[in-house]
Amino acid sequence: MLTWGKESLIKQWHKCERGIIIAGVTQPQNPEKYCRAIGRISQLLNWPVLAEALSPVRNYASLNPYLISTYDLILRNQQLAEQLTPEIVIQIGDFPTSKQLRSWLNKTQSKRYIIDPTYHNLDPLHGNTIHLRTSVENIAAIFPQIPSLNPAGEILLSSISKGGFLQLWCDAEAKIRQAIDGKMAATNSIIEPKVSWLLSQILPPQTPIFIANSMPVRDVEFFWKPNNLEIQPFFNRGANGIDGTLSTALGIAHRYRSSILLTGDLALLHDTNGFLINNKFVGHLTIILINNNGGGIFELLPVAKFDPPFEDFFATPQNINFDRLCATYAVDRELIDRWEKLKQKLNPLPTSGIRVLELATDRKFDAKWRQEQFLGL
Ligand SMILES: Cc1ncc(C[n+]2csc(CCOP(=O)(O)OP(=O)(O)O)c2C)c(N)n1
Repeated sequence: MLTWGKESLIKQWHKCERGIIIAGVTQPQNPEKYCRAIGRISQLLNWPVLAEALSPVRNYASLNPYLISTYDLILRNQQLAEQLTPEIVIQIGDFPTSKQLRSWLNKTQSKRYIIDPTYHNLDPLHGNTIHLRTSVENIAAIFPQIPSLNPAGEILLSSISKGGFLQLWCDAEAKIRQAIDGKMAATNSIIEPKVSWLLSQILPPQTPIFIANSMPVRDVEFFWKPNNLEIQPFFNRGANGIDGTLSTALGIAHRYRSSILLTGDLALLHDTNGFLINNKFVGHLTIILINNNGGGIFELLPVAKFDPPFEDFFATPQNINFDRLCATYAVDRELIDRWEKLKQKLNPLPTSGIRVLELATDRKFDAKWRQEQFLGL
């Protein structure tokens, strides 16, 4: 039951050209219905949808023509960040991982609405936000009932006004996406960011993927390409722990679909006892292990320049031989040294067993690559 003045609110949104929708972190029961609802609102308002990779929206891209997946990189450009400042923001689900988005939004004076049926506080910025305690599907359903929006009883899509706010967002997205695609496609060496970019294009449809915290979840947010593969992302944001990663992924895959875990080496090592389930496990889990021998995330911090103590106290390399570690648990492990090999191994996926596909990467090189190619825009 909606108790707020929904019609006047929707009219108010409709009158505003400078609005954005943030499709945040969430796992709806019916992803297609959820993405369709967001697509409908976006098209009726002519507002772009900034879609976190931990939202199903990026994996149902055809339902959202104004999808913005590179917002973190776009907003690193000062001039664009100013031009793209919204008057109204609708947030659906938890706020995205992106610190860039968070600090940008914090600086703007935008009016913010959160659409979510729960009583959780989903505003990490603790701003003057109005929480509409209903589902996005409900909101989408009442749009056509607003007479001023829809005199003919149809959903009328107005075209993007040239040079307008929506166009600016869509142009920025197209430009950055093209740059990402070009650079990734031209990179033959094994680098961490390319894993997320490639997975978003090659996984079998509807594959469940558990994305570990640290750089995997960030690379996914930066580089996961919009697709129509209906991939099911799983994650454990909360306090962003790297504990329990393997067990959680095994729990998802057990008696379910052939699944993927994308993880760094420290997160996997934190929970290697999870492998003990091997003889009881039913189903398949492929672990894509990005082995950069330590915490690659810390290479992005200023402290990375100070070694010692950086290596011993921050990066904490463990120098583990994963071939031997996996052999202890009777788990298959294979080194992936070519992108073609990764593609072959992932489609189709096996139907039983646990295996590790290890990509050996260089965290210092990859941090520099991200910074030089994209993050320092
Ligand atoms: C339980 C827990 N312990 C420690 C941390 C702090 N921490 C955050 S990221 C990280 C490094 C993770 O390294 P890895 O899994 O190899 O991923 P990478 O940074 O290389 O992407 C650590 C130790 C945490 N988030 N959770």
